[in-house]
Amino acid sequence: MRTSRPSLRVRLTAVLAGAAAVGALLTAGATTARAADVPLRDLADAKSKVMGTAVTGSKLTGTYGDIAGAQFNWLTPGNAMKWGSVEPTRGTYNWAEADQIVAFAEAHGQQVRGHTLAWHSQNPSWLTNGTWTSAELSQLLNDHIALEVGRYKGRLAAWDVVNEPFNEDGTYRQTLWYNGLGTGYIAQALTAARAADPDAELYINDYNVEGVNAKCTALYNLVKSLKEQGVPIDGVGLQAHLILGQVPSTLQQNIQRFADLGVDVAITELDIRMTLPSDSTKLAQQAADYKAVMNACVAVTRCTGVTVWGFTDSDSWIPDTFPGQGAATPYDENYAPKPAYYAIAEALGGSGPSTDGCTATYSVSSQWNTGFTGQVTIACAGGSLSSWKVGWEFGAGQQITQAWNATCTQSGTAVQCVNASYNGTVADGGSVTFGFNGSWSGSNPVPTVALG
Ligand code: G2I
Repeated sequence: MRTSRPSLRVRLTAVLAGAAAVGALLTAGATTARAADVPLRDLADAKSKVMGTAVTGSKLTGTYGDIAGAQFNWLTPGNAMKWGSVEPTRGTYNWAEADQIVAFAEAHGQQVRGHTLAWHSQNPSWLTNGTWTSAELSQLLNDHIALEVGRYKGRLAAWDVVNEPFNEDGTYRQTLWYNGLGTGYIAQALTAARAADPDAELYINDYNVEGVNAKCTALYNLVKSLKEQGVPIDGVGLQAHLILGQVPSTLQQNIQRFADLGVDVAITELDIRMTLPSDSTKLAQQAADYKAVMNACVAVTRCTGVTVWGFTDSDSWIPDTFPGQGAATPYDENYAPKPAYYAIAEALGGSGPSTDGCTATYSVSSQWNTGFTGQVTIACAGGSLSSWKVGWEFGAGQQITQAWNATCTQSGTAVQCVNASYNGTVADGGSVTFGFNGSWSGSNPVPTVALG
């Protein structure tokens, strides 16, 4: 794995807290926990991982280009390097978008993952509609790989050499390559790629292989056999086109078993789709799912990192392919980071959304001999929130018994309350209040609350 990024910029977080007791109504001026704005690429770099995104060349300007350049240290051309894109007519080449993406990456200190060389889809019609002998097909494959990999020799960090070779049941997919050349096309493609660029890491990439299942085990057996035969194979790509709430529980174990074969593993095409419209409950689940995938990769040394298949919902393949589904990426269609974005940051050691301009204020609104009712108001002026969580420590044995307009949990003295599905958004100039009942004895001091 090759990474070359400057070290993490360390930023100090400041927690400002104040407290004031006003007569019988106790209030605490709350806090502003300064949240992280360290780019994902720097967080990833500090963990010796890469954070990538698929990109569309024509969009690499304005906000899209700014985010792609600032947040990610690996790029994968979403379509630009596919055979159908680069050689739509036999012998006529169009490298414009691929060249543009590679140049953008080099200008932004990013690595590029080439995608993809031997696949059954997005091939030019002259290739798929042609009638070829095995010898001709073999020559076409070798020539294509020599030309494309050779063009970018020394400039690309990795290639998805073979893409999606298996059916769901673990049998080989019937493709142009398999039907014409048998399983040998896989070793042939890898060998040709190694010859064309000895420094690029060579991967086999597939989907629905994130958890241990029949398809993944077929992939595992293939990689094992290729390694035993001395075929050049450096890594396995787990695409990870996932469904909300369905991160396979065996993901980390699966990554580890490939690593134990002596290959790297990359999450190459992560997205997590949901039924539209999205809401804050689904977005919170999505954030948890993104974090689970990130955590699994972070936990395994040979997992090189994670690439998202488009970073914004405005540039995702999901709505076209799965009507009624979408919102699968870490940024919304207007480039606002979603909870999933912050979940990725947190898994990489960063922190949650910026709470700049927003404060949380705790008050006790009524109190009797054994109980009390409290409330927290989150108000924004000069900032806004799309989700929130508020935490504090009860210093005198108080215990929350019931909460409304938030979900509150208490563990020992620590309380944490997160927004309900309907009140995560706090607009600039707006506020949200939630309440709770608690028990107390002796004293009921106002805690310092942290908004995060
Ligand atoms: O299908 C999702 C991904 C599964 N793994 C391999 C990836 O290469 C694949 O990517 C997608 C692209 O994100 C889509 O953008 O591959 C699709 C084709 O299988 C791409 O869709 C195609 C559309 O089908 C075409 O109509 C369109 O002209 O994208 C083309 C370029 O926008």
